[in-house]
Amino acid sequence: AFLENVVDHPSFRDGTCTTRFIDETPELLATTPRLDRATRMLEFIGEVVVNGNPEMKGRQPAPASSLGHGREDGSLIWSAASLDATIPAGSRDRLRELGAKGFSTWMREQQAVLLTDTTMRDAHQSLFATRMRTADMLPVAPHYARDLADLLSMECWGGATFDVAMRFLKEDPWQRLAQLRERVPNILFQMLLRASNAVGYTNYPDNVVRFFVQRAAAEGIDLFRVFDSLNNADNMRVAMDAVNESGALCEAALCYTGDLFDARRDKYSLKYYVDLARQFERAGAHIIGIKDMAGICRPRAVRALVKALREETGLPVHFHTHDTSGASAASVLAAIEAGVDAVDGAMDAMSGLTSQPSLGAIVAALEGSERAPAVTLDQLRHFSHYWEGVRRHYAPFEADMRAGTADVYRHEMPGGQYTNLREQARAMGLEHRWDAIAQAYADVNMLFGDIVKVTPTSKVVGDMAIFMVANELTPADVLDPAREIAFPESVVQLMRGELGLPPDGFPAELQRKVLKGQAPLTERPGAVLPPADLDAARAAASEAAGRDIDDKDLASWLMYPKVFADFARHQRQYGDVSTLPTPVFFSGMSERDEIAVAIDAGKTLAVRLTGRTEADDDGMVKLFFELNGQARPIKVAQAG
Ligand code: 3PY
Ligand code: ZN
Repeated sequence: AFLENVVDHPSFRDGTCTTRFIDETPELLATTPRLDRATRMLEFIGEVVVNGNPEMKGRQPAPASSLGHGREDGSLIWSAASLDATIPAGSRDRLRELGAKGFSTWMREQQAVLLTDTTMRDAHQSLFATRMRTADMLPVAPHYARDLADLLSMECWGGATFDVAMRFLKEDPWQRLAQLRERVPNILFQMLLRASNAVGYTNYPDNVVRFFVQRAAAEGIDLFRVFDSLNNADNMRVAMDAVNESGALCEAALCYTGDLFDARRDKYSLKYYVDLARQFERAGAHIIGIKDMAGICRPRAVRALVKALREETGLPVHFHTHDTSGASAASVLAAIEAGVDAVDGAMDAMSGLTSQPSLGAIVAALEGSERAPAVTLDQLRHFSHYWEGVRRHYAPFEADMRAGTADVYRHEMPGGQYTNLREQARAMGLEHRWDAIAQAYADVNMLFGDIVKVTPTSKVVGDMAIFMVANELTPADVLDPAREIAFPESVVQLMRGELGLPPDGFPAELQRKVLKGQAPLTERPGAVLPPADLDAARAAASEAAGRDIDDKDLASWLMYPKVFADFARHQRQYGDVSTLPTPVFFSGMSERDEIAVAIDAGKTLAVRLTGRTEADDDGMVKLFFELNGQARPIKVAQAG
């Protein structure tokens, strides 16, 4: 009936319909009786078979030879019986027993170094544009619960994953969290929270930040790593207070920038970081995070930093870095020698390059030492095998980066941004100017007053760097009062103070030039943004989604109204596509492929594509599916 509605629609008939057809004519969906789940799923697969997944535009599909190796569900790695083992008590049980303060004390007092696995968040954010799907996380999750109960935490939520899940993967980040939580009841779940920017790219009203944190804590986040993209502790208070009220662990992270031992850049000195950490401690942090988002905290620097932070605060210290330079393991080991309480790494197959250093390598380096972690190499090996198989599916999203690069000490781009910016440069035909872009990035940082560069400020610096290279502008041109410049909108926003303010302000001359007479904010944005009317937002979200919404949906809407509305529409049209195997989601099926898809708890469908027609005169392609052996033809409109 839906297809008939569509093909009978005048704009479809006269050929003016575009790929925005469904967006612009939602009434078709509203009047369509709900198709059963299986049909909606077949329609989605059919759409991908005929028109491709829009996310794959311009990308090469993963080579077929790398798929179907049988590792997808972990069944070649772990026996079915391994899931009969009882789930041992883990860090989450300890948090429940000790409370957040007690847990913090325990972290500081115990000797073995504690490990966080970032595979399900930062590693894929940094290696393949945050595209990892829930379907690839769920099979391995119960094994984490049984075999890796000694981990401090799994970083599996927040940062860019929230937005990418809905926008590109068409899945619900809250559902991912619930499904992981169900399978891993015993290990702390850690998320990355951009303080007042929450999981977005600009400051939200205080009541929105609070609402988001409360929801995330209630849905299963135990440890919030909170940072401000300009290292402004004042701008972290609302988020930190909300975390503390929820009973979760509050890790306040200082973003490491510059070089502790560069006397010419003394702004980011040991005193600077210690002062920041003291502010975090006074604000109720349970853990101090060193967030080395670019991977430029050298061994000597981290040694000094860890020592000072532990001496000057009573809190445990948690070190996070990226391996862009290729030398991050040296920094991790230096941090451990200096007494750091916890470190982040990724499973070997998901480590290195712009991701975290390898957990296996860290464990091996410490074996037999007094700080050796409880997790063993043998356990880690199985997980790395699993992730190696998963990673192959995401080859289309991998950056073409083959080696570490010490150039990161020059440009200081965060690991999560580096490959994105290269891709942005490529898309603009500026790939061959990469060296100039890297230099422009460093120059823009200085023009902006030598600021912290991490989401979202890093994006602004990247936008400006590309803008300068595309327009052949030097730093002197940018500052020249006689030269008119149409600054990118994100730069105007930054200089207006919408992302918050650096504690020492922006350079006044540039700020005046960018703002062209507009007045900048003089206090944190949350102090002047009016609170969101949550009842009105709920009504608007429900209207946009065409259904009743709950608090999780409302939180998604508050972060990203348009992305949520588009996602909700997709969900209504196609149902829950998160259960499809990843190659099918991105590339569809070939004729004679057979897949098994779970649509409801315990209900699995066998789907086969047995053939297809060419498009008929009306542009319709008929696909011959079999669903549990029954013929189920589906018609799909070929995009014009
Ligand atoms: C994020 O904010 O998503 C980051 O990973 C910053 O490092
Ligand atoms: Zn990171």
